[in-house]
Amino acid sequence: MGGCEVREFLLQFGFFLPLLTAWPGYCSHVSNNQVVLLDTTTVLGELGWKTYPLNGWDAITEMDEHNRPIHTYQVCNVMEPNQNNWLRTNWISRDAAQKIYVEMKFTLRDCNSIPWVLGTCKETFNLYYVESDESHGIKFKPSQYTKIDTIAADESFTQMDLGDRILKLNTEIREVGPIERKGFYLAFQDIGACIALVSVRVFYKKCPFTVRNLAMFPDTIPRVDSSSLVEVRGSCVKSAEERDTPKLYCGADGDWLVPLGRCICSTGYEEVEGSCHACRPGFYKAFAGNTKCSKCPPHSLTYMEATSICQCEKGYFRAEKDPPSMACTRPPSAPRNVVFNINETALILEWSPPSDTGGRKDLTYSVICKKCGLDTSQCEDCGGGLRFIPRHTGLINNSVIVLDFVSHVNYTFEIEAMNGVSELSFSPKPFTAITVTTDQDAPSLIGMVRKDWASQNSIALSWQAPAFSNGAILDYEIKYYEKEHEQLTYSSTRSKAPSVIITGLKPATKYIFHIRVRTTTGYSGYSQKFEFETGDETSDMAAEQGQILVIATAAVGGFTLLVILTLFFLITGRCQWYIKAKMKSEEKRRNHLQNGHLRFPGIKTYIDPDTYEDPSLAVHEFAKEIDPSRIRIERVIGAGEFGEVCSGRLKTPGKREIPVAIKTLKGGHMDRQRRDFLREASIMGQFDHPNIIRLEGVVTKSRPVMIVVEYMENGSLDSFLRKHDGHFTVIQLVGMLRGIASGMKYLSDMGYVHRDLAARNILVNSNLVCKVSDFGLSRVLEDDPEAAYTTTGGKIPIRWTAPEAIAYRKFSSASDAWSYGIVMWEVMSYGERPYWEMSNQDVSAANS
Ligand code: ACK
Repeated sequence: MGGCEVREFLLQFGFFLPLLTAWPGYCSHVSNNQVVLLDTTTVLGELGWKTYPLNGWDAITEMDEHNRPIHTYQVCNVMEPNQNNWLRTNWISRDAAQKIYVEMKFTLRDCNSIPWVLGTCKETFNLYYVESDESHGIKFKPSQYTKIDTIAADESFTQMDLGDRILKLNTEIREVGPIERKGFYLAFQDIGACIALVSVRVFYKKCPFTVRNLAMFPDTIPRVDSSSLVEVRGSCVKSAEERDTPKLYCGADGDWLVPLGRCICSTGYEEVEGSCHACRPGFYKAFAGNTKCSKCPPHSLTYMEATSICQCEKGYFRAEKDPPSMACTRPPSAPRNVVFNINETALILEWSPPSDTGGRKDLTYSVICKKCGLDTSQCEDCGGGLRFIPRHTGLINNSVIVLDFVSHVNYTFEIEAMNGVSELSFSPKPFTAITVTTDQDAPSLIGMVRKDWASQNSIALSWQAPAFSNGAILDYEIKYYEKEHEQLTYSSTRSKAPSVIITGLKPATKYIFHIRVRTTTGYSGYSQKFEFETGDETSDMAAEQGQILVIATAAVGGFTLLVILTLFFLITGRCQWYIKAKMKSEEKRRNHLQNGHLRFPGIKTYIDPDTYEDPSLAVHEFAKEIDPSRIRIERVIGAGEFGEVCSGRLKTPGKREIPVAIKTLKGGHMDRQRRDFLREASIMGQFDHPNIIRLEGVVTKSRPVMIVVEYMENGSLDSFLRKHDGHFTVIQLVGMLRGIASGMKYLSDMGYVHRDLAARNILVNSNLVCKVSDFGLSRVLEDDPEAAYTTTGGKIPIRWTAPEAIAYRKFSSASDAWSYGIVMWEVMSYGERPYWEMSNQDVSAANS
C-alpha cells in the first residue's frame, strides 16, 4: 500500500478473516539506510508467486481506496492433517547486499478458537530461501531450500476478535546471509495453520552517503558479521583539506559510528553547514581551519572572494613578518624636540618620538651628520671622524652621544625615524635636523646640594637652579650610588623641580649624589659629588613620626571599619549560608522520603536522578567532568543504542594512564536522549563496589557527550562464556556468580533495583572479575534487544523477569533475585539461551 497513513479498507478473507477496518501499520516505514529489494505493497500488477500444491496457498488481491492492489496470500487447511503447502516468491536480485532482511506482516488464527481442529491446526509457518544466479526457469524443489526460521505469531486472533472486528497484525523480521549468488527465492511453508500473509518486504541495510566533519563518506554495505564494523575513509569536501585522516565506521544496522579525524576548510574558505564557502569580498581567512572568515584588518582591503590575505591600502604596507591579521602600517613621521648638550669632549643629542609612529612599535632612529656652509643646500658628509655611541643607525633609545668632534664647526644632525615598513615605502624618510656649533657654552653647574631629611630608606635633597642655563630648564638628573660600591652600579632619577626625595635606599648607608640640569640646549656638566647617609632606626622614627601618626590614625580607623564590616557580613552571610544549607538538606531529605530512599539512616542510599528538576545537576553531582583532551579513543568495540562504544585511555594528572571504555552519544540527539544517556552516569556515579562497573567521569561540556567507565577486557559475560564453552572449572564459574551476587547485594542495600540483570549486562575483566553494568531504569529496557512488549504495554526481557514484574510491573530486589537465578543458569550453561527456543508467550505461561 502506498502512503503509510492509517487507512481504511475492507478485506474479505475466507471464513476466518474479519472485515478489517482501520489497519494501521500495514505500510512499512522505509528509512534511508534500507535498500528495498521487494515490497509487495508497492507491486501494481499480480505478484505471480508459485504455490504448491495448487489447493494450498491462495492469492487474494483487493483494491485499496486509491485503487492500488493489496496482495495477500492465505491458507487455512486446519481441518486436514499433514499439510505441506508452499508459496514461493519470484527471483529477487540481491543487488549489493550481503545480508538481507525479510519483513513479513501476517495474521494468524488462534487454533483454540476454531472448534474441532485439535491435533491438525498449527500456529506457525516456516520461512525458507534458496540462492540462485538464474532468474527464470528454476523448478521448485523443496529439498533445495534452506530453512531460515519457524515464524510464530506474537498475537493470534480468535473468533471473539473477529466479532469485535479486531485484527492482530504480526510483524516479524528475519535476517539471511551471507548471500553469495546473484539472487534468491523465498518460500513460505504452511503445515496446517490459518494464515494470511499480508505483505512481504525484503531489504538490505546500508550506511548511506554522508558528510561528517567536512568529509564525504560513500554508501557502504555493512559486514554480515554484525559485531564487526566496516572502516571507511572519507574524502574532503570541495575547498577543504585533511587534518587527521577522516574515518567513520559502518555498523550492522546501517548507522555510521565514531567519526574520527576531520577535514578543515582551506585558506580563503569557511565552514557553513557542512561545506566550505569562499570568504566574501572584504573578508579573508589566512589559515586552513574551522575558523570563520575575518574582516580585513585596518588599512587593508580585498575586492575578491576566497582571499587568504587582504591587500594594503595605498601608502600602507605589511612587513615580511607581520601576520595577516595585523593592520597595514606606514612609516613614522619625523622625531620631535631635538635638543643637544655639549661640553669639551661630548655632544649629547636627545629627541622625542614622532607624533605618528605609523601604527607600529618597532621604531628606530638614525643620525646623519652633515657639515653645511652658509648655504644649507651645500652640505657635505661629516666623514668618518665622528664617533656615535652606541651607534648612529638602528638606535632604539631617543639619544646618542657624539664624540671626537672638531671645535668651531657647524655640525647639522638629521635624526630620522623609521619602522618595519620604512624600507617598503619609496617616499624619503622624514627627519628633524639640528645644527650645533661646537664652541657653544653649556648651562652652568649646579652649586650646593642640601640634605633636607633622611630616613632609613630615603633621603630628601634640594638645590639652587643654575645661575646660567642657556635655554629653558627641562629637568634635573640626579645620579647616585653607594659610597662603598663607587662606580660599580649607579642609579639615576629625574626631577622637574630643584628638589627630590630618593627612596629605596639601604639604612645607615653612605651615598654619593651628583646632579646636572637639562635645558633646551642640552645638559650641564655634573655638579661636584655630595655625600649623605641614610638614617638608622631612631632617626627613622623621628623622620617618619609625622607619617606614622597619620598612618596609625588611618589604620585605627580602617581597622575599626573592618571589624564592623566583618561582623556585619559574618552575621548576614552566616545566616544566609545557614539558611541555604538547611534548605538544601531539607530538600534532599524530602526527595529521599518522597522516593522511599531514606532506607537505613546513616547508610548511603541511591538517589533517583529523575527526582532532580534539572537532570544535568544530577550528573554533575555524581559524575566528574572530564576534559576531553585527557581521553584518547583507540578502537570501536561495539554499538549501543545511543552511539558507539569505544576503548581508549584516560590520562589523569599525576597518575598512570588507565584503559577505559567510552560510551558516546551520537550527534543530532534530542535533549531527551541526552538526558537518558547521562542518567546512566548519574546512577553509576553513586556506586562504589568492586563488582559494579566504575564510572571514571563524563564529558558533557563538549561534543560528543561521553561516559567514561573502567575497561573490562573480556566484554560481556554471555558472549565471553559462549566463546570459552567448557573452559572453566566449576569453582571459577561459581566465583563469577559470587562476584555478581556481591554486586547485586550492594545494589539492593543501596535501594537500587536493576530490572535488567542478565549475563549480557555483566562485564568481565582480564582477571575474570564480573561487574554489573547497564544502569538506567526504563532506558535499560528500551535498549535491551531481549526486551519485549507485554500486554500491559511495558517492554520487558521476559526470560529474565520475575512473574510479578511481567504481570503488574512489580520490580523489586526480589525480582532482581529471580533474574539472578536466570543468570546462574546462563553462567553454568556457558551462555545458553534461557528456556532455549521457547517463545516468550510460553515462557510467561510456564512461570505464571
Ligand atoms: O560483548 P562486548 O565485547 O562487551 O560488546 C559490548 C559492546 O561494548 C557494546 O556494549 C562492550 N563494552 C561495554 N562496556 C564495556 C567496558 N566497560 N569494557 C569493555 N567492553 C565494554 C560490550
